Amino acid sequence: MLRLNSQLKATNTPADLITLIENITAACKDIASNLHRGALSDMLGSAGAENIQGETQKKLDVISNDILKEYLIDSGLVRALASEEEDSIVPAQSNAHYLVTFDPLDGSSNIDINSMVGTIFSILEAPQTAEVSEQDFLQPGRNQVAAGYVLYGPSVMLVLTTGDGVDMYTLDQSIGEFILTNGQVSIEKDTKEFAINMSNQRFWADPMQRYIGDLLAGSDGPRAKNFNMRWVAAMVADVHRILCRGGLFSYPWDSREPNKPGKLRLMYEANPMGLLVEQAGGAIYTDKEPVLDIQPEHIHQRVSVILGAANEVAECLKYHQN
Ligand code: AFP
Repeated sequence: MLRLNSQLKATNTPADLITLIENITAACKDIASNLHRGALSDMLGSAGAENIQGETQKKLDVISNDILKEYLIDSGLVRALASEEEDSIVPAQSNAHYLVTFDPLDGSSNIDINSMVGTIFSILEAPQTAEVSEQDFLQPGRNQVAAGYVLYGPSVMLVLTTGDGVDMYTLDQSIGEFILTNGQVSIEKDTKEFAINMSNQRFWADPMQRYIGDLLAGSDGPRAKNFNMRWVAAMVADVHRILCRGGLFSYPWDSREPNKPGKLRLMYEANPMGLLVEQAGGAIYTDKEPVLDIQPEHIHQRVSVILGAANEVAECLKYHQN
């Protein structure tokens, strides 16, 4: 039985990074126990406010954000944090080495139907500037020193990379510890499964229309094989499925908000998931470039995403190149 702490020590993770990851996972255990109370608490439903993205916040979005903020600030290891639910960066310990970005509760529309949600996080080194600013966060995803998520499903799972492969841990509720249950996971290069919100089909650009059209044509179409489809409406759960049994996931640009490159957030969703996916042997692109190479322009930047099985992502990109 390998605990998170022992596994991180065994892979020579720096001591302060281990402590920071443990602070994040402690916050996630706290979030998990709030989620488990469900309708027994007064925590379901809307908080009656909008975040900076113009999305209605759920009470549990706000609670989870506050929990993570408190643990991260108390750790003394974080120079500043940026959250999907905060308008601007939150400065913390002035001489600390790390920056943390997070989506405290991804898939929050699932809360009220007792379905899967998760916390996504990314850790960057803090540049040694005189005063911390948003500019310090604007580093390409390849600079992440660690990234991961905690999935609140039938069991609570931590999926983590520190740049040396991807490990999955399951929370043993009886001892309150994350135990390594699946080491060094990898994504198969080929797949017969895709995840996309099909209800947006008529709003997609022509290349995505054609690509998905060919998948739907199945064995009668140019791909000559049948594809299955899944959509959880929580990226964290869709990516988890891909890390477990393969597949392709996309949230492409669409014409409902033509001036935005996509729906997903680069720094809170695409970059951390991108590092996990690449570390597991998969690929993650916008419709033209590797997500992890993007030079961010602001912390709430959005991006279109195609990720998962490397050969299938390449296939999808061919439609965009032609
Ligand atoms: P929240 O972080 O606001 O819960 O959004 C979740 C999400 O960005 C991502 O996790 C899903 O893939 C996507 O929304 C689902 O969106 P649709 O409801 O448009 O399918």
